[in-house]
Order: sequence, then structure tokens, then C-alpha cells
Amino acid sequence: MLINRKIQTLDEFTIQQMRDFPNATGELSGLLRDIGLAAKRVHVEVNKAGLVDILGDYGTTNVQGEEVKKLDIFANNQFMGVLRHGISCAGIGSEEMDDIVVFDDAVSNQSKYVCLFDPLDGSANIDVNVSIGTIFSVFRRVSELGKPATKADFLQQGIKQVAAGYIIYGSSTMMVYATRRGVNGFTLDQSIGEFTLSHPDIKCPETGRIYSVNHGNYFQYEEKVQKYINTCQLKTKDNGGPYTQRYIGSMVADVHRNLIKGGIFMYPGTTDKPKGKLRLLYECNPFAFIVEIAGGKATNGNIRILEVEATEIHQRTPMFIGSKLMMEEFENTI
Ligand code: AHM
Repeated sequence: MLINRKIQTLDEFTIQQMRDFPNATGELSGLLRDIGLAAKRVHVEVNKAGLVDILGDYGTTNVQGEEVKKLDIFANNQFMGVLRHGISCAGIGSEEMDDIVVFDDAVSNQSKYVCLFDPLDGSANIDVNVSIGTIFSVFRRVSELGKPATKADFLQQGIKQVAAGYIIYGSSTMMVYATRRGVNGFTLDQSIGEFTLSHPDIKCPETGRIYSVNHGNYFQYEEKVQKYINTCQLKTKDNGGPYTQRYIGSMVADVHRNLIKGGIFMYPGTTDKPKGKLRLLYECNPFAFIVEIAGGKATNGNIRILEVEATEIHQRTPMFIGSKLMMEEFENTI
């Protein structure tokens, strides 16, 4: 049976968006296409995990002292490879690399953009077949074109992002990205090997019933955060509840679900780690950008994530993110 639906690939979509801007150079479209290509390679490898020797630890720890998995390294190499050989990116920062990598060559020095990545988020879930993801953030350079990118290009406030997105390797593989014009989701159609538009103009529901937090850390959270969690647990049908708790431990999967269904995701600071676990530049900023463009909100408990000053590449921050009304209730409670 023929399905009477126009299929639009990621490339077609980004090119169509670009055509609305006569001065656009196509660099951002090229960048998104490159990211989509690396994501397809990671998708293939993630789907073979268990059959080939890619599960398990790489045998080292990253700059933050966390165990590095083989798939983390594979994913990092894919994103680094396509962007280094593409023509749209002047350098990258990644969870897997101590410092930024500047692609210092004649073509890259002319590129307008730099990218930050968490190549494979949710590492602890890799070996047990639970959804994982890639997160990316794109900034326009502030350094002079024609010269190599500098650290200042990467250490910008989240509000300056020109695009941000994620790929979720779940029951299907999806790429979701946001620009100031909106948030759109593309599902990988394996029969043609293309990301195709499946979730146009995503809006985060104003409210929802899901709260996502690691309850195991409850007694390490600040009292005001505990108070909000108690509020969630005490919801009844008479005051917008009952709420349900869902926590996968893969931020991409947790925030993706809440973006589609409505909900709030929290990774607060703990007594051991007052700044929490999540990284500002390649985990929190991109999601804050996506969720805000979709109509939701994201804070560190005091100010918008997108307004937090970036001082180091691997900086951490507490994060609270989700549906607008749930976030407002959170802000009024703490
Ligand atoms: P990772 O960068 O090592 O993959 O850790 C990030 C992940 C997030 O995806 C997730 O929200 C969080 O760690 C879960 O941490 P915890 O197990 O402490 O709840």
C-alpha cells in the first residue's frame, strides 16, 4: 500500500530552511548533515553491541575521572572525524577530550562554527542495552575568521547557541535539533539510511505528570529540593496529580520523554558534589536551548541555565528542566 505522505530527509529540511535566508552560506546545514552522518555510524555500532567487541571499558578514565567505555571512544572518533574533514566546523570540545581540538587548516580557519559534544551520554547504560544518546551544541565563533578558533569561541553563554540537538539511540534512532526557528525531530529510516522528518515543530507540553530524579541521592539534596520532591510525591488528582516517577539514568532518554510527554527532570547538587554531575557546555546548555525553544524552562536552581557564565570546558552545574508550569511550581517551592 502506498502511503501518501511526503517524506522529507534531514538534508532536504535543512536546505529548505536555508533557502528562506538569501544570505545563508549553507554552513550550518553542512554541519548538521555531518553530525547526522556520524550519528548513523554510531547507530550501526550501537546496534551491533553485544555481537562485536565494543562493549565494556576502554581501560582508561576521562579527565573527570570517569571510566571510559569503548563505544564512547568510537563515537567520539566518528564525530571528530566528520567535523575535522568537513568544511563547516573550526574545532570541537568533547566530554572525552581534556581540551578543545582546533582544526587549524586553511578551510577550517574560515569556518564560522565550533561544536561541543557529549558523544555518548548515559555510558553506564551502554552495556545493559538501555537507550543512550549523543548531545551537541553549536556556537558561532567570536574569534576572527581566517585564524584558528580559540577557547573563547567555546566558553560562551548558552544563550548564544545557534543550534543544539541530540541523537537518541532508542527503540528507533532519532535526531532532534533546535534553532531559533523551532525544534524538529527526525527518525532514522533504516530502509533508505536517512533521517526523515517525523516530529515537526516539537512543543513541550505546558505541564505533565512525570518527575525524573535519582531518588537514591535524596538525603544528599538540599532541603529545598527535597521539599519539591515531597510535593511531587504528595500530588493527588485534586491538585494536578498524581505524578509518576521515571528515571532511566540516561539524560537524553529522560529529557526526550519529558519533552514529548511533559514533565520535569532534575539533577541537583549533592553534599558530595554541590555542582551535581552534569556538564554545562555539552549536556545542560544544549538541552536548555532545545527545551526553551520548545516552550519549556531550564534553571540551575537560581538562574536560567542559558545565562550561566562558562569558565571551563568541563564545568558542571545542577540542572532542573522541563514543562513550563511544572518548572514554575518548582521555582515557587524552592
Ligand atoms: P555520563 O556522562 O557518564 O554518561 O553521565 C551522564 C548521565 C546522564 O545521562 C544521566 O542523567 C546521569 O548521568 C545519571 O547519573 P546518576 O546515575 O548519578 O543518576
